[in-house]
Amino acid sequence: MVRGGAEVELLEPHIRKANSWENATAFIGNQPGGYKLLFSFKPSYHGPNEIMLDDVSFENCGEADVPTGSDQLSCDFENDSCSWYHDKTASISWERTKRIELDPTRKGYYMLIEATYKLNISSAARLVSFPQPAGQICVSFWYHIFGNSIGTLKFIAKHPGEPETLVWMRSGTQGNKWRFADLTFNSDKPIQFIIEAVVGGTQGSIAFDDIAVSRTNGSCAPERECTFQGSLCGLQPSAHFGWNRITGTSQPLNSSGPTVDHTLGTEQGYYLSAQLWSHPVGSRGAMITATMEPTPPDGECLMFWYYMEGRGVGNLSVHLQSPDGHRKSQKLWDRSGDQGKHWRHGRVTLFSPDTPYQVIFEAIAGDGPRRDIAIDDLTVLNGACPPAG
Ligand SMILES: [Ca+2]
Ligand SMILES: [Ca+2]
Repeated sequence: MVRGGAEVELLEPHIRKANSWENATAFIGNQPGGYKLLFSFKPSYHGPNEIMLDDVSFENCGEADVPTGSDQLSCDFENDSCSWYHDKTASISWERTKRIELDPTRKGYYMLIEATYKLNISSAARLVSFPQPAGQICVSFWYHIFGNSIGTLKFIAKHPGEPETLVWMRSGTQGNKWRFADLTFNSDKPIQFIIEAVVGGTQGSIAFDDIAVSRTNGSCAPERECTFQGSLCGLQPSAHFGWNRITGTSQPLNSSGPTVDHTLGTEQGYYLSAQLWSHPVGSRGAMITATMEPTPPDGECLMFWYYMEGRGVGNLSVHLQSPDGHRKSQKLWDRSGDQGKHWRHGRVTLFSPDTPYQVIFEAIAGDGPRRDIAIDDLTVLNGACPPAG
């Protein structure tokens, strides 16, 4: 491919000394206009001395065209980017790399962009899927967004002939760790996915890996990580009153609740607050998860962060129950009273291999006038929690 003075090699077919026509295909991708294709041949002493070319055709150039074998969207990026292709009209490209400085515990290849002072902050990289048939599609992936001045990772969906829709987004540093995301798509039209990173700053990186795309007739797994940035993640109010999704800036002065959330550590980050100061002493506020599929045989580990500051703050507990009431609600964890002026980590093993289950977070109002209890960053991982220590 020739653009201006620059040449990029697309394909070097292995030419056998066969006295017959061979078929070859080169992937061009969606390119900005203005390129030319060049066929060249360097004769050698040992190779064939006559080369002929015929029947050059372009395929799958329409927006809704789907090449066969383009449904390999589950990808660990160890060998290539599977059926995902680079949007060459974007200003930068995702890089497939196995550099370990992001996280030495994550072995193997992943996709990366890095912010540097040389890049325009609006530069974006896009990885695109071909349109997938209509239906219920479950998508999950791991991502890592870290740096003092870093932009945004977006998951975008598109129906052919329609504008793009932003489905999921994380902006700014998410801490130096890999996080998990899962999404559900219920589409009655073919659907295309786009993974876009916007540089957004001058220092930091955005990476993703291990994307899984599957079809189901039932429902996708419920979301396994909840930062409360965009939603309540399916949690519903229960008991006397529900909790509220708020930011530190909206905490009133008469509350001992946190001024920053746990995910971002900022006043703009969302968390879930029971706002106990506004409810009578001894009243109970609870949030209950959507119904979860039975756990693996060795259980699951629910990790969360909680904030309880001040004497008479009250009590926080975590319960497991079956949605049809077959099993009595089972208390897995609780804390009472002052736990200090910072977010603390909690974890419980969820064990329900035979029946679906729900988890309940319950706060009971203490007698401190400024009482509040908050939670943030719920994560569910397969397997029992590791022992404490
Ligand atoms: Ca990988
Ligand atoms: Ca949060």
